[in-house]
Amino acid sequence: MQKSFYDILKERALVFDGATGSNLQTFNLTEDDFGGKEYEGCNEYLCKSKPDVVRQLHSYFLDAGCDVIETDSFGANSIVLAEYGLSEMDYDLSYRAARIAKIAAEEYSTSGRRRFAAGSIGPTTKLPSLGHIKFDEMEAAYYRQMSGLMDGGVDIFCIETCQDLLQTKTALSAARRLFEDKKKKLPVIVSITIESTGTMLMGSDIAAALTTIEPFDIVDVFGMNCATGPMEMEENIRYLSHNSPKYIFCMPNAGIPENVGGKACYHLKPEELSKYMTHFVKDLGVNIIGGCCGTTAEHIRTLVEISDRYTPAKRNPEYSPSVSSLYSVSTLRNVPAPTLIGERCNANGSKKFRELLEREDYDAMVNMAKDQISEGAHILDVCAAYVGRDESKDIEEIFRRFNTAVPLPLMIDSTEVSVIEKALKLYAGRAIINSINFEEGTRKADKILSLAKRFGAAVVALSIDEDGQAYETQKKVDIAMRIHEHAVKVHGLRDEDLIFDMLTFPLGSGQEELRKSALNTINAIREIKKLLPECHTILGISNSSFGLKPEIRHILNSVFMHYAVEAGLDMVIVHAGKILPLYKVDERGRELCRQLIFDERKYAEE
Ligand code: THG
Repeated sequence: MQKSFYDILKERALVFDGATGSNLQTFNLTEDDFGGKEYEGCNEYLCKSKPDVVRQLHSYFLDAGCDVIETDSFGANSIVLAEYGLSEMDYDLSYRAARIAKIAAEEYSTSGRRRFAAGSIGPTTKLPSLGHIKFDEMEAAYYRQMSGLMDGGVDIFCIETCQDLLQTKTALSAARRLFEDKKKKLPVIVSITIESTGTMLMGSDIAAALTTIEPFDIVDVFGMNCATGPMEMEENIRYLSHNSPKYIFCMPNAGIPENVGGKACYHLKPEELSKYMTHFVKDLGVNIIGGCCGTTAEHIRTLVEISDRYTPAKRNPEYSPSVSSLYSVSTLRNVPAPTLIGERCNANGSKKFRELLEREDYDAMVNMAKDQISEGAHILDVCAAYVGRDESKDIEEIFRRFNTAVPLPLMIDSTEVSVIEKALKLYAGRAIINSINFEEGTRKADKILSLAKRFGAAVVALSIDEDGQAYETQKKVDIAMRIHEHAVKVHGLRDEDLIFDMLTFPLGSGQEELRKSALNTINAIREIKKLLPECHTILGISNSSFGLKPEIRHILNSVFMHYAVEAGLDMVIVHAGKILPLYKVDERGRELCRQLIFDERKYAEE
C-alpha cells in the first residue's frame, strides 16, 4: 500500500514546489505559445496550448525533489477566465491541468517515495465581501473548477492565496458539496495571504482567519502563502504554532518584491529562505513548506534538505472556541464570564433600531452597532424580524454593510431558514445562528443545522420541543440533550459549536406558574454544564424584567446574570452598558432580586 498524504504528514515535513508564474517567464513564451494574442498571459490556457511547457515546469521542480507539485490552474475558473473570453473552458482547463500534473507526479513516484499533484485553487479576481460577486455565483464557479481538478486526478485541493474569508468559505462550501456529490473526499489545504500590513487584503488578522476556518472539518491544513518573505511571516506562523489545531502550511515569496522597471523582482536567496524555514519546521512545527512568487528550483532544493534533516516540532496548540468578524475574534468563553452579546440591533427589542430600519438609515444602524462596542459588548445580536416588513431584504442590507463596517462578530437572530441562509452568505467571519428548537421536531432544525455545518457557524438551541417551551429543570435538560445528540450524530457538529438557551421568562409579572422559572433555568444551566462541559450556555436576560421600571430592570438583570454565571452561564444577551457589577447594587435591591429569582416569597410583602 502506498502511504497516504496523512501518513506522510505524520512522519515528516512535506515539500511543495516553487513559483509557477515567474518560472514560466523563463520559457520566453510567445503569443503563439499562448494560443493567440487574446490569450497572452493566461497561464492556465497553456495547459491546452502548450501542455509540454507546463509539464517541463513540473519536471523542473520534481527534479529538485519536492513531494507535491501544484497544477497550473490557479485562475482556471469562469470568473478569471472571463477576462479572456474563456469562461466556458473552466472545467476543461482544470481537468487538463490536473492530468498534466498527475501524470508527472506518477512518473516521478517510486515505491518508497510518492509524489502528489495538488489542485491549485486561487482567489479569483473578485472580493465577495466588497460585493464584487454573489455567494451562489462564486460557489458555482469554484464547484466547476474543483470538479475538473478532481476528475483529472489531483490528490489534494489547495485553496490558496486567499484574500477574503468570505471567498474562502465559498470555496469550502463548493468543495464540501463536490465531495458529497462524488462520494469522495480529498485532503484540503487552506492558505491565506497576509500582506506586509499584517492583515489579509480585506483586513482580517491571523486570529480571525483561523477562527473562521477552524470549524470546517474538511480542512486538514491551514497556513499562509504569498505577499511577503518568510521573515514577515514569522509572527503569524508562531501564532498558528501555538493556537491552530490543523497542520501548518507555509509558502513564502522569495522576499517582498521590488519593482524594477515595471517588473516584480524577488531577491531572497535560497540560504536565507532555508534559515527561516528550518526554524519554522524545527521550532514551530510547520508541516508543509514550499515556495511562492520568485522561488526557483534552487530554493526548493534547500527545502528538501530541511525535510530530510528535521522533523516538525511537536506542538500542543491551545484553541479556545470563538467566533469572528471579518476583522477580529471574540471567545465564547470570556474570562471572567460571561461573553456579552449586545441586544440593541434588534427590531423587536429596540424602538430606535426599528425606526432606523423603517427609515432605512443603515449608517445609523452601523453606529448603533459600534456604540455597543464602547459599552463593552463582545458579540452583537442582529434581528430584523418586524411585522409588516420584508425581513429577508432587511437582513441582506444589514449584513452586507455590517460585514465590512462592524468590527465585532455577529449573531443572526431569526426564526426563518431563508433569512439565516441569506445572512450567512454575506458574512465573512464565523457567525452564531440564533436559534434552533425542536418545536416541529427535527424538521426545521435540520435545515438550520445543515447551514451551520456548511458555513462553520455556532448555533443557539432553545429548550423548546413539540410540547412547547420547557419550564421544568429536567425537561429543559432533556431537550438540550436530545438536540445535542441530534446535532452531533446527524449533522457532525461538535459540542463547542452548541450554545444552549434554557429560556428566560418575565419574573415580575406575578404569574404564579413563572415563579420558579428563574430558579429552574439556573438549575438547568448547572446541570447541562455538568453533563456537557464542552457545550456553551446563553440567556437573553432582559426578558426576565419585562414590565418593570427601567431602573429596576437593570438591577434585576444584573443580579440574575450574576447567579446564572455562578451556575455556569457562558454568554448573555444584554444591553451591555446597563449591566451593573454587583457591588454597585445596594444591599436591599440585591436581596429583593435574589428572593425573586430564587422564589423566596418574602418579597411579596415589600
Ligand atoms: N434568547 C435568545 N435570543 C433572544 C432572546 C432570548 N433574542 C431576543 C431577546 N431574547 C433578547 N434581546 C432583547 C432585546 C431587547 C430587550 C429584551 C431582549 C428589551 N428591550 C427594551 C424593551 O423592549 O423594553 C428596549 C426598549 C427600547 O430601547 O426601545 O428589553 O431570550 N437566544
